[in-house]
Amino acid sequence: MSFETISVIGLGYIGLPTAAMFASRKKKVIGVDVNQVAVDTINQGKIHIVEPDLDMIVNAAVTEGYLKAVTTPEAADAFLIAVPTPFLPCNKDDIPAPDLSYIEAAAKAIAPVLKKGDLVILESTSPVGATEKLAAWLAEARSDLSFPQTHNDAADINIAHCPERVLPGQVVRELVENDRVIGGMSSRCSERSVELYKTFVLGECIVTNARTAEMAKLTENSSRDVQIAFANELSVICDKLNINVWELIALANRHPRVNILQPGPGVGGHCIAVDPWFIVSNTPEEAQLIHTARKVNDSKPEWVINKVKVAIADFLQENPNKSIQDITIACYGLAFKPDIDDLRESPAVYIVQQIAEMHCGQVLAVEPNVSNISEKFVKVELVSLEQALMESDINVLLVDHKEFKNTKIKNKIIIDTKGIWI
Ligand code: SAJ
Repeated sequence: MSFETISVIGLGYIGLPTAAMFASRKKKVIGVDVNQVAVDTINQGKIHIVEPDLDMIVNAAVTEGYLKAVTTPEAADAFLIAVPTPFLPCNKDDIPAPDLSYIEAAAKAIAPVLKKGDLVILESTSPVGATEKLAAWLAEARSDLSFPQTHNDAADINIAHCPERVLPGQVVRELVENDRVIGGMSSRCSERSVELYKTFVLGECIVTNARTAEMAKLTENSSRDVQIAFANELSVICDKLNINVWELIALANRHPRVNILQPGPGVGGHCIAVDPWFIVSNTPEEAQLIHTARKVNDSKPEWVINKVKVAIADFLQENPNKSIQDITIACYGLAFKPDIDDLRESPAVYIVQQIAEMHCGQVLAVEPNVSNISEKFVKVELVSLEQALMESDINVLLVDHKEFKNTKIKNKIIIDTKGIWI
């Protein structure tokens, strides 16, 4: 059975580009989102998120009539679920557990329109076992249909987990070029999923089972988290031993089998700092290294803030005629990684907020990718790079945006968390 109509549930950073890619291949796509503003924006041919080139593709898809957005699911031949999987609230030192309520809500929303022959794919990054839970929720809602957990290849409905793996900022290219891991609940589920993704994916579609596919995605991001933790730990060790960590890493990386990542002010974004917890909360006794890496990376912002405190004390010692109110601290970069405008889950944002809270003098921020900062930044003034360089006493480099790379600072205190100014 071919896929004439494809429905994507959740029109965020992954769902919307995915919907647009199917539509660009002249498939009829129904995007579903609970956010009326997002739905209205998309139906006007515009986008509510920032992602290079996506606006053009969405605009063409809507104008040509291949993509429409709605708030309530309609019948389709395939449903792709791309909703968030955040944490449940927990205390600071507890292990965060995943919140599957958005997946459950999506399952309950599509259940009434499911029909024999439909394919349901979970794309959201999920803890191991989530696809089986999705299948159970669907089966509970539709006892008139058969599902792969009981009927295997003979089931009326096919279900698979196919995790998204695209890098924010490069989503349009990576959606097409990256290989896909396809974890069907039966061989038939995998086969049909491969057929669906081949509509636009040029990368290889590699088949496995649902649990392995879930773990593969968590493993990719945990691997990166553990490697960044190693770099961050090295940076703290080198600081103590008075060694330039960036020179050190460049030297060690000359070894043919060593490839150390870069230290920074901490790990941000919506994936790498989140997904490892899905492994740790499932297997807390076993996941010792993954858990430690999370703690190492989460502690890096506090380490940077401590460096700022020490810099303030040093400045006062060197300038006995000045008081703490006279000190201007300039922070460079707020985004969670270079050359993007995404400030969510950014260690730089946390660091700047904490500096503003503790420091009674002026705090300046430079972020070339945004034009204003919200009321979340009490006491922080967004200024140009030139103004910050001119007025600052202490300079805290938090993101290696391209605009900062050729800047030279002389005779001022610098805390460089990215190694581009020292
Ligand atoms: N970072 C470092 N040092 C490094 C590399 C990154 O400190 O050497 C920091 C960044 O500054 C940032 C954080 O790590 O704060 C995460 O950035 P990232 O570029 O490593 O990854 P994301 O979160 O933008 O996207 C990741 C990607 N996963 C991998 O590279 C394994 C992407 O392919 C996934 O699709 C995405 O997570 C996701 O959605 O899970």
